[in-house]
Amino acid sequence: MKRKLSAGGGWQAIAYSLIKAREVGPWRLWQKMRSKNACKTCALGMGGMKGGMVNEAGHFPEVCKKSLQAQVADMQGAISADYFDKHSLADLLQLTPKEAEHLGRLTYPVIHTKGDSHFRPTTWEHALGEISSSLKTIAPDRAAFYASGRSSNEAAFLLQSFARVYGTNNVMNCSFYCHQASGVALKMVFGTGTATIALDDIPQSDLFILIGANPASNHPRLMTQLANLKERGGHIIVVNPVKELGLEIFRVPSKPLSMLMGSKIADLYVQPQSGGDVPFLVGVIKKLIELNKVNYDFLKANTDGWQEVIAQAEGTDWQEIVTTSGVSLEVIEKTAQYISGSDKAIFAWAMGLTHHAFGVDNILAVSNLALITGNVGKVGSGMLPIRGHSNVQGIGSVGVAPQLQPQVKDALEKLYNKNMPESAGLDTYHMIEAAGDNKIDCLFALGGNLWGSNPDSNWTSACMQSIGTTVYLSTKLNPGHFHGRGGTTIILPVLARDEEPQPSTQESMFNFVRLSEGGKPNVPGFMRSEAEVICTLANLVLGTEPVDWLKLTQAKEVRKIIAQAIPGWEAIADIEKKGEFTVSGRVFHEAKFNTANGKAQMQVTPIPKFDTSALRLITMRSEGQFNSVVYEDHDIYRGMPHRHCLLIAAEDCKRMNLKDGEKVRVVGEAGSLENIEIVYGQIKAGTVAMFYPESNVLIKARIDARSKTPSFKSAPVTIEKMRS
Ligand SMILES: Nc1nc2c(c(=O)[nH]1)N[C@H]1C(S)=C(S)[C@@H](COP(=O)(O)OP(=O)(O)OC[C@H]3O[C@@H](n4cnc5c(=O)[nH]c(N)nc54)[C@H](O)[C@@H]3O)O[C@H]1N2
Ligand SMILES: Nc1nc2c(c(=O)[nH]1)N[C@H]1C(S)=C(S)[C@@H](COP(=O)(O)OP(=O)(O)OC[C@H]3O[C@@H](n4cnc5c(=O)[nH]c(N)nc54)[C@H](O)[C@@H]3O)O[C@H]1N2
Ligand SMILES: [Mo]
Repeated sequence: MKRKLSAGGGWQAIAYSLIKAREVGPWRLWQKMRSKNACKTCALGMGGMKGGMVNEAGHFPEVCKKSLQAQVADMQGAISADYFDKHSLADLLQLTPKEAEHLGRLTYPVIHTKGDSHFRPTTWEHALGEISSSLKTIAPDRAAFYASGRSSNEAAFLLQSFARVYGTNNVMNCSFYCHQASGVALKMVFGTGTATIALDDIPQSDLFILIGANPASNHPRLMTQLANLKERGGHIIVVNPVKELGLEIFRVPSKPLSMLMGSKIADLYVQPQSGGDVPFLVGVIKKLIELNKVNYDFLKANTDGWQEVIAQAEGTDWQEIVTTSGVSLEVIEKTAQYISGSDKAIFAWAMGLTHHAFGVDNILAVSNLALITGNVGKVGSGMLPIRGHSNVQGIGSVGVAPQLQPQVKDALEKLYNKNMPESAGLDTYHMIEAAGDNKIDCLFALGGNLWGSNPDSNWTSACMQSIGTTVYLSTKLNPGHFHGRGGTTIILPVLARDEEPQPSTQESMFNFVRLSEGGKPNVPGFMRSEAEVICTLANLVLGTEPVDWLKLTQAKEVRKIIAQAIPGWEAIADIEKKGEFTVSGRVFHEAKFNTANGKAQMQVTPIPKFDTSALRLITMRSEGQFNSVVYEDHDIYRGMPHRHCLLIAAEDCKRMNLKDGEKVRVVGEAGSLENIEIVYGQIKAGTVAMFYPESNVLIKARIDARSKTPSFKSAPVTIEKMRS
């Protein structure tokens, strides 16, 4: 086993941070980190009006290795003026994610036309002219607008408004590949699609159930909250097929004792099969029924559908629960005991639950467990989807989704005296599929790496290369810009949020809206603000009557419209004067929900079926990456020395006669990868794990019908020996 460390976090995170600081100058980095801008990495959120490295509860210092990584990357020098002359498209197609990221900042627009050997620099005027003539010559539903989760609420609102006035509902964001299942399920049950708790609730809880998430790497600041919970005598249950080192023991940098000894995190570490959560959760419910620990008073007063949920658990036999979940009866009973012994439990999860063809069922099952113990709708307990990108939640809130909120629709119809589109609009995956069917002529992507995020990379390349004109707004380069090119491809250089000329806003996973002050560009160049790019293009495509979009480059004006149009967002109009705020109507400290009758609507969750002859592949993030952006090749926590490894249980290897360090071929439903190194690890036998985005070449999309999210976890694979 190559696991060399004794705990997550700690000195190695600090040492890494010091090395990063040296790259750009410690003082320069400190000033940037302390500037009043929302952190660029995860949606736990920090920074904003209260200052950099401050969380919404006002606590300082809040920092993590990831926030430094992202900041340093944006402070890199510029890609040289002759880079694209010297490197052909063929060269660019060879770039790894890490190499692309480390080329530096893109500071000038570039363009490529099918058949050309090279991308070449161009002017903004030419680039925007090309995009507008493409949009003007096609039927609006042949265009698509995508947003990743780093842009501001203002830019996102402009993007979706422009798309609707232009005439399409093909408006989508990375959430379809992320927490959409959480949004769908929470809306079904509670009538609102986000966390039911605020950050302040965590310090009041006594049990934290962390399912399918690895915050030690992906939301490191949550680890401080978990260590605090343990110090108060609370308990933590982790449910994860992979024994994540940092979820067992974590050294919290701001706690001297924790740095020295390490904080024990999980009291109980449950290892189901990937995809085994529904039967596990149904099993815990069944056990609670047996132990007579169901809160029937709560269910009768505050929920509908509980009888069916109870009947399902009673009617599923233990044998089925244990074999399909991979969890023993004993562990199920222990879990039930922790939950029934708690007064205030928080149920938190991330991609381990959403990335399945039954992602919505997974979250419905968590909701059922929370409700039958009366753990939603009171202080210190509730539901917490651990969100991804720093503003992914805000981008969804302000309407970057196929369906337009009625209020926004009304506002735009009045403004333009024209009906807004009625079509269903495409979700992200079906947009890629439509592109493959030659139904998309123009793709406009506000950040992100749509190509790298998709399952079945070779198929995705073919689909995306069928698009007529593809536009990326980006701070840096990534392989998706080249593999995901269209007939004409334009990459436009933009400013990061802390370089914006005006303040902008972002929403955290606790529904807290922050104000980022902006700042000066890190490098000289021709980068523009995202909002300015969208408004300039809107004027070119739609004209300046009845709306001069350039007036909307005033972020304040956009905030005024958002305040009127988006429910719960009234306070954004005065955010500069009155301060940051929590979106209203989402946090439930009473068991009165946003559903028609105010009761939670519980739903039965069928046990998923699996082909038991294949291994189940988890595609996950390493300790040193942010989504498709790779900063470090190795994963120190899991003992994976480079990106091309397969984490597998020794038990499985024995059965297949595979040795630690051996190179194998991994065969998925969409493709195969050769020379993958076997790494023995603490992972549930039957489940294996690799890093995303490289592993996307293996995965054939199985799409959750309700969330439209591909099953990036529990994908069937087999392993073949390589002939030497
Ligand atoms: N540093 C860093 N921070 C990030 C990101 C990043 O890439 N790097 N990405 C951001 C984004 S957009 C997101 S969405 C989040 C992602 O945050 P996470 O959801 O934590 O990320 P993943 O690596 O996808 O893996 C989730 C965990 O789920 C487990 N898992 C896999 N399958 C199953 C299953 O079937 N059941 C259970 N119970 N567990 C399972 C895996 O073993 C892994 O520990 O992080 C955000 N923050
Ligand atoms: N197999 C597999 N696939 C997955 C996942 C998985 O776990 N497994 N995870 C899924 C998840 S949860 C998500 S969220 C998606 C991620 O999908 P995306 O959000 O589309 O992808 P990212 O990799 O986060 O995008 C990174 C790129 O964004 C650009 N960028 C960075 N900062 C800025 C900025 O400030 N402004 C602008 N305009 N551009 C910027 C840079 O070009 C950078 O390379 O991937 C999904 N795909
Ligand atoms: Mo995500």
